[in-house]
Amino acid sequence: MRTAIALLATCLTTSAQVPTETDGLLRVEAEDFDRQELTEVREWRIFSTGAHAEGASGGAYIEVLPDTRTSHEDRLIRGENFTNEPGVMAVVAYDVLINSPGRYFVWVRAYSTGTEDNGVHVGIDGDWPESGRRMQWCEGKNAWTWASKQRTADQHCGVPGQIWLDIEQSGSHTVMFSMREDGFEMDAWVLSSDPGFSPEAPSAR
Ligand SMILES: [Ca+2]
Ligand SMILES: [Ca+2]
Ligand SMILES: [Ca+2]
Repeated sequence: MRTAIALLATCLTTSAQVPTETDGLLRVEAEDFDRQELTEVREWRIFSTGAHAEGASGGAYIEVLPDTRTSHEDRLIRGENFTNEPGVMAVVAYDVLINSPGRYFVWVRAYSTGTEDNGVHVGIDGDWPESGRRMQWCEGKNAWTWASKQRTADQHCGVPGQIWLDIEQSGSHTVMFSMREDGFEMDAWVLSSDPGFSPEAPSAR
Protein backbone atom coordinates (compact mmCIF):
# COMPACT_ATOMS: atom_id res chain seq x y z
CA MET A 1 0.00 0.00 0.00
CA ARG A 2 2.76 2.38 0.95
CA THR A 3 4.52 1.62 -2.32
CA ALA A 4 1.31 2.31 -4.23
CA ILE A 5 0.89 5.66 -2.55
CA ALA A 6 4.51 6.57 -3.20
CA LEU A 7 4.08 5.60 -6.86
CA LEU A 8 0.89 7.65 -7.14
CA ALA A 9 2.63 10.63 -5.59
CA THR A 10 5.44 10.30 -8.15
CA CYS A 11 2.96 10.14 -11.03
CA LEU A 12 1.07 13.19 -9.80
CA THR A 13 4.29 15.14 -9.41
CA THR A 14 5.40 14.20 -12.92
CA SER A 15 2.11 15.01 -14.63
CA ALA A 16 1.90 18.35 -12.82
CA GLN A 17 5.36 19.35 -14.01
CA VAL A 18 5.18 22.63 -15.87
CA PRO A 19 7.33 23.01 -19.02
CA THR A 20 10.24 25.18 -17.97
CA GLU A 21 12.52 27.40 -20.01
CA THR A 22 16.20 26.55 -19.60
CA ASP A 23 19.11 28.45 -21.16
CA GLY A 24 16.72 30.46 -23.33
CA LEU A 25 14.99 27.41 -24.79
CA LEU A 26 11.58 25.85 -24.23
CA ARG A 27 10.05 23.05 -26.30
CA VAL A 28 6.51 21.74 -25.80
CA GLU A 29 4.47 19.06 -27.57
CA ALA A 30 1.33 20.67 -29.03
CA GLU A 31 -0.83 17.81 -27.78
CA ASP A 32 0.21 18.54 -24.18
CA PHE A 33 -1.96 21.65 -23.93
CA ASP A 34 -3.55 22.52 -20.58
CA ARG A 35 -6.93 23.75 -21.85
CA GLN A 36 -8.72 25.36 -24.77
CA GLU A 37 -11.49 27.94 -25.02
CA LEU A 38 -13.71 29.66 -27.62
CA THR A 39 -14.43 26.25 -29.14
CA GLU A 40 -18.04 26.82 -30.21
CA VAL A 41 -17.25 26.95 -33.94
CA ARG A 42 -13.87 25.22 -34.17
CA GLU A 43 -11.85 23.18 -31.70
CA TRP A 44 -8.44 21.54 -31.42
CA ARG A 45 -8.49 17.76 -31.44
CA ILE A 46 -5.67 15.40 -30.54
CA PHE A 47 -4.63 12.71 -33.04
CA SER A 48 -2.36 9.81 -32.13
CA THR A 49 -3.04 7.51 -35.08
CA GLY A 50 -2.68 7.84 -38.86
CA ALA A 51 0.11 8.87 -41.20
CA HIS A 52 0.54 12.36 -39.77
CA ALA A 53 0.83 11.01 -36.20
CA GLU A 54 3.53 8.57 -37.29
CA GLY A 55 5.82 11.44 -38.23
CA ALA A 56 4.89 13.59 -35.24
CA SER A 57 7.12 13.87 -32.21
CA GLY A 58 5.58 12.17 -29.21
CA GLY A 59 3.43 10.25 -31.71
CA ALA A 60 0.65 12.84 -31.60
CA TYR A 61 -0.44 16.27 -32.83
CA ILE A 62 -3.46 18.59 -32.76
CA GLU A 63 -5.64 19.87 -35.60
CA VAL A 64 -8.28 22.62 -35.51
CA LEU A 65 -11.51 21.16 -36.90
CA PRO A 66 -13.79 20.87 -38.74
CA ASP A 67 -11.98 22.00 -41.90
CA THR A 68 -14.57 23.37 -44.33
CA ARG A 69 -12.19 25.43 -46.47
CA THR A 70 -9.60 23.11 -47.97
CA SER A 71 -8.98 24.93 -51.25
CA HIS A 72 -9.21 28.44 -52.64
CA GLU A 73 -12.47 27.48 -54.36
CA ASP A 74 -14.21 26.88 -51.03
CA ARG A 75 -15.97 29.96 -49.71
CA LEU A 76 -14.06 31.95 -47.10
CA ILE A 77 -16.33 32.61 -44.13
CA ARG A 78 -14.78 34.91 -41.53
CA GLY A 79 -15.42 33.74 -37.98
CA GLU A 80 -16.04 30.22 -39.25
CA ASN A 81 -13.27 28.74 -41.40
CA PHE A 82 -10.88 31.71 -41.19
CA THR A 83 -10.10 34.60 -38.88
CA ASN A 84 -7.40 37.21 -39.25
CA GLU A 85 -8.10 38.30 -35.65
CA PRO A 86 -6.05 36.42 -33.05
CA GLY A 87 -7.55 35.18 -29.81
CA VAL A 88 -11.16 34.99 -30.96
CA MET A 89 -11.51 31.35 -32.10
CA ALA A 90 -10.19 28.00 -30.85
CA VAL A 91 -7.60 29.23 -28.37
CA VAL A 92 -5.32 26.50 -27.02
CA ALA A 93 -3.29 27.30 -23.88
CA TYR A 94 -0.01 26.05 -22.35
CA ASP A 95 1.10 26.97 -18.84
CA VAL A 96 4.88 27.38 -18.75
CA LEU A 97 7.62 28.64 -16.47
CA ILE A 98 10.05 31.24 -17.77
CA ASN A 99 13.29 31.77 -15.85
CA SER A 100 14.89 34.44 -18.02
CA PRO A 101 12.70 37.35 -19.15
CA GLY A 102 13.29 38.73 -22.63
CA ARG A 103 12.35 38.33 -26.27
CA TYR A 104 11.49 34.80 -27.38
CA PHE A 105 11.19 33.76 -31.01
CA VAL A 106 8.39 31.27 -31.64
CA TRP A 107 8.79 28.24 -33.90
CA VAL A 108 6.00 25.78 -34.73
CA ARG A 109 6.14 22.38 -36.43
CA ALA A 110 3.10 22.23 -38.72
CA TYR A 111 1.64 19.91 -41.36
CA SER A 112 -0.08 21.57 -44.30
CA THR A 113 -1.80 19.73 -47.14
CA GLY A 114 -3.09 22.77 -49.04
CA THR A 115 -3.23 26.53 -49.22
CA GLU A 116 -6.01 27.08 -46.66
CA ASP A 117 -4.60 25.25 -43.62
CA ASN A 118 -1.23 26.93 -43.16
CA GLY A 119 -1.65 29.81 -40.73
CA VAL A 120 -2.01 30.30 -36.96
CA HIS A 121 -1.68 33.11 -34.37
CA VAL A 122 0.41 33.04 -31.16
CA GLY A 123 -0.02 35.12 -28.01
CA ILE A 124 0.80 35.14 -24.32
CA ASP A 125 -1.21 35.66 -21.12
CA GLY A 126 -4.29 36.71 -23.11
CA ASP A 127 -2.31 39.31 -25.06
CA TRP A 128 -2.00 39.01 -28.84
CA PRO A 129 0.85 41.25 -30.01
CA GLU A 130 1.38 42.18 -33.65
CA SER A 131 4.57 40.05 -33.57
CA GLY A 132 2.47 36.92 -32.96
CA ARG A 133 -0.07 37.40 -35.71
CA ARG A 134 -0.29 35.43 -38.94
CA MET A 135 2.38 32.71 -38.60
CA GLN A 136 2.57 31.30 -42.12
CA TRP A 137 3.84 28.20 -43.96
CA CYS A 138 4.26 27.88 -47.72
CA GLU A 139 7.15 25.43 -48.07
CA GLY A 140 7.04 21.84 -46.90
CA LYS A 141 3.65 20.67 -48.12
CA ASN A 142 2.56 17.23 -46.90
CA ALA A 143 5.38 17.02 -44.38
CA TRP A 144 6.00 18.17 -40.83
CA THR A 145 7.78 21.50 -41.22
CA TRP A 146 9.33 23.84 -38.67
CA ALA A 147 8.91 27.53 -39.43
CA SER A 148 8.86 30.95 -37.81
CA LYS A 149 7.54 33.38 -40.43
CA GLN A 150 4.98 36.17 -40.43
CA ARG A 151 2.64 36.71 -43.34
CA THR A 152 2.63 40.36 -44.44
CA ALA A 153 0.82 42.33 -47.13
CA ASP A 154 3.91 42.06 -49.36
CA GLN A 155 5.07 38.56 -48.41
CA HIS A 156 2.20 36.09 -48.36
CA CYS A 157 4.61 33.25 -47.64
CA GLY A 158 5.92 35.01 -44.56
CA VAL A 159 8.99 36.91 -43.38
CA PRO A 160 11.49 35.08 -41.11
CA GLY A 161 12.48 36.54 -37.76
CA GLN A 162 9.28 38.50 -37.15
CA ILE A 163 7.44 36.14 -34.82
CA TRP A 164 8.22 36.72 -31.15
CA LEU A 165 6.79 37.15 -27.67
CA ASP A 166 8.27 39.68 -25.25
CA ILE A 167 8.23 38.31 -21.71
CA GLU A 168 8.95 41.01 -19.15
CA GLN A 169 8.92 39.00 -15.93
CA SER A 170 10.17 35.59 -14.90
CA GLY A 171 7.68 33.09 -13.50
CA SER A 172 4.44 31.52 -14.69
CA HIS A 173 3.07 32.45 -18.10
CA THR A 174 0.55 31.02 -20.54
CA VAL A 175 1.53 30.62 -24.20
CA MET A 176 -1.55 30.55 -26.44
CA PHE A 177 -2.25 29.69 -30.07
CA SER A 178 -5.47 30.56 -31.86
CA MET A 179 -6.95 29.54 -35.18
CA ARG A 180 -6.32 31.52 -38.32
CA GLU A 181 -7.21 28.82 -40.87
CA ASP A 182 -9.19 25.67 -40.09
CA GLY A 183 -7.47 22.36 -40.72
CA PHE A 184 -4.16 23.68 -39.32
CA GLU A 185 -2.08 20.89 -37.71
CA MET A 186 0.51 21.48 -34.99
CA ASP A 187 2.97 18.93 -33.63
CA ALA A 188 5.25 20.91 -31.29
CA TRP A 189 6.42 24.45 -30.62
CA VAL A 190 9.56 26.13 -29.37
CA LEU A 191 10.43 29.41 -27.70
CA SER A 192 14.04 30.48 -28.20
CA SER A 193 15.77 33.66 -27.08
CA ASP A 194 18.37 33.13 -29.85
CA PRO A 195 17.44 34.99 -33.08
CA GLY A 196 19.67 32.53 -34.99
CA PHE A 197 18.03 29.43 -33.54
CA SER A 198 16.79 26.69 -35.87
CA PRO A 199 14.76 23.71 -34.56
CA GLU A 200 16.17 21.53 -37.34
CA ALA A 201 19.38 21.25 -35.34
CA PRO A 202 19.57 17.68 -33.92
CA SER A 203 19.64 18.90 -30.31
CA ALA A 204 16.17 20.40 -30.62
CA ARG A 205 14.42 17.35 -32.07
CA1 LIG B 1 -8.99 25.18 -44.02
CA1 LIG C 1 -5.30 19.54 -41.90
CA1 LIG D 1 3.67 16.13 -30.93
